Amino acid sequence: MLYGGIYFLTDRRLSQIRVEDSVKRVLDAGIKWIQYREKDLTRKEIYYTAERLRRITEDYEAVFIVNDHADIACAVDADGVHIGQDDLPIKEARRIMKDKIIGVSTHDLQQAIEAEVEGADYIGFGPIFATSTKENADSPRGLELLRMVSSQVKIPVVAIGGINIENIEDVLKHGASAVAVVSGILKSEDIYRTAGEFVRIVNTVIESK
Ligand code: 3NM
Repeated sequence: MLYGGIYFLTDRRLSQIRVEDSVKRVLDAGIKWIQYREKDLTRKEIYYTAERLRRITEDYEAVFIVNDHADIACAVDADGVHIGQDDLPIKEARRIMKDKIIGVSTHDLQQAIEAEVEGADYIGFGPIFATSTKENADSPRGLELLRMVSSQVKIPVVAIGGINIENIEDVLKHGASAVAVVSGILKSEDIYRTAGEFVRIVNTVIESK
């Protein structure tokens, strides 16, 4: 499983507590892979929060990725950047990121293959199920397409979109190397407990392999 199998993406809008505090809670629960995803703040604000999140994730020896902004990822010494289809071409992101991690969001098989050919380290693939977290998300791609994409690319496939405690096991059984979760954790009453539940389920799946 890639970086422990669970990738937590922040979303300031979905939680009453600060992004830093939600990240600490999921790290306390054992999640080892964090993405700072922020679409609305200024780049300066994003930089300062990214810097704080880098320090926090470092204390937990967790992998830290910044969404969209390769320059900010480098400035705070994050482990990598995650980019979408409308962001910098992977080739250019690679020049900036050097040997750091580059993840790319993909929504169909062709995008997945292209991302691999162009040098992505992992792909996000989704949305697997319906999601209200991402604005203008595509229609749900489903588990069978996840299985197909996972079988066609060699780099790790991270499933995203509508993943929760009830469906995570099924998602992992359809070829995903990890699952990315936002509302499945942030909208729960107890972030720490729910994150811990995700970790336990993933560990059970790993042990049963
Ligand atoms: N990217 P939740 S779906 C950030 O399909 C993101 O690429 C997606 O949030 C994609 O776990 C999505 O709350 C939102 O459904 C995931």
